[in-house]
Amino acid sequence: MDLLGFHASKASDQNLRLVGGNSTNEGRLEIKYVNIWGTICSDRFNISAANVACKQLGFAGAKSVKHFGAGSGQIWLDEVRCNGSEKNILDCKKNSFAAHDCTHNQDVGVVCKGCSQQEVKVKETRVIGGHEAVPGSWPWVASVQVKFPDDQWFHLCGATLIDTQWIITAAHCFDSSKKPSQYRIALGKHYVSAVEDKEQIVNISKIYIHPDYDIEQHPNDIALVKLKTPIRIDNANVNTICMPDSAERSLSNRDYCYVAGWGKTKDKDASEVLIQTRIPLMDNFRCRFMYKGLTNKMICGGYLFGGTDSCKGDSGGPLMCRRQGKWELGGVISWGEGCAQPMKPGVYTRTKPYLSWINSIMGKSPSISSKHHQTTTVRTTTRRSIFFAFG
Ligand SMILES: [Ca+2]
Repeated sequence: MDLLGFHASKASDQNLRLVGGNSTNEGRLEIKYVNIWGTICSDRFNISAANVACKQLGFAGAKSVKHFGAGSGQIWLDEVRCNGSEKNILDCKKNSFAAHDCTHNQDVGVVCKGCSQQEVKVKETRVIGGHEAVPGSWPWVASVQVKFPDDQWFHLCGATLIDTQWIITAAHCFDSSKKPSQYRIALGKHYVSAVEDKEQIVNISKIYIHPDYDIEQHPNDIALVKLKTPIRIDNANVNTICMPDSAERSLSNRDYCYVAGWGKTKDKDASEVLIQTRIPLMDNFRCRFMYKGLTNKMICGGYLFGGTDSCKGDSGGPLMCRRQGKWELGGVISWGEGCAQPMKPGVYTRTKPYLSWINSIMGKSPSISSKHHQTTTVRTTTRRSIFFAFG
């Protein structure tokens, strides 16, 4: 009996995965059959087959076929031939499962184009002031935590996972110290200070502050953080967000965005649960009436009459915009005067103008150091992080 044909129509995206790559869009191709993960032999596997696999995984297509090391266990497929239009790798021609003449040194891998994303279960709302997020609904939202002298860790800033070993946050989160050992990153969190089953906590190997960030002013309030060990993408509570496409139109008041964080709420200094808020964006020419220092690399969000906003402790967290069926990191929560005050919207660092800086650092270029020295000045502006001093 040909089990294959039966399973072919039932296979879902969950039956295919990428393993062993340096980022979420590449790796050895593995397929699950009878509940066991196995590999695919490179014999006759070409770019058309890679396209089918990448599309099945939610990417725009494939860049290349590549080897990502030998897997182990079953070699499930051999002689895979696709014409490129198949919806599922199992719709391509191939040998029966486990019928192969390969070794694991021939395990095939792919490099996919663009960004893939699980479907997130966002409870959409227009409630002013924000409300509790559905646990796991923003799987890329991270907490930057700081170590106090008594070795206790506290939430300092929000951040966003953009690749297995990289997060983006605000530069000003590190104004007090740029020492990686003072910080750690928590992912998969809902209750920020509790120990949770699905959380992953990792140390930082390096902090990259944007070279044109100015501690006295607000421009270029963006930082990249490299994690010591890669985060495990579980496709449920932990996942990466997509970055904007450089060809895309810039964010404007037409876009549909949310912020999420553990920052200050109306009643409390910080929130124990992850709070989300829908944020209307404002065009820059309008916001410039309220903030003279606004640059084109920033965008404002919030209602003119106030009432909903990001606030202290949300800093560094994502401005998440739904575009082309995916959630993109449109901005980084940066600053504002007060929170949710009329005529004082929140200001976000746009991410699109920084794509080449981000890519150059993530592309393992030599380390770029900040031109600013460590300082502990007293802040007169209301940056959106919890201020602290090291003892
Ligand atoms: Ca073969």
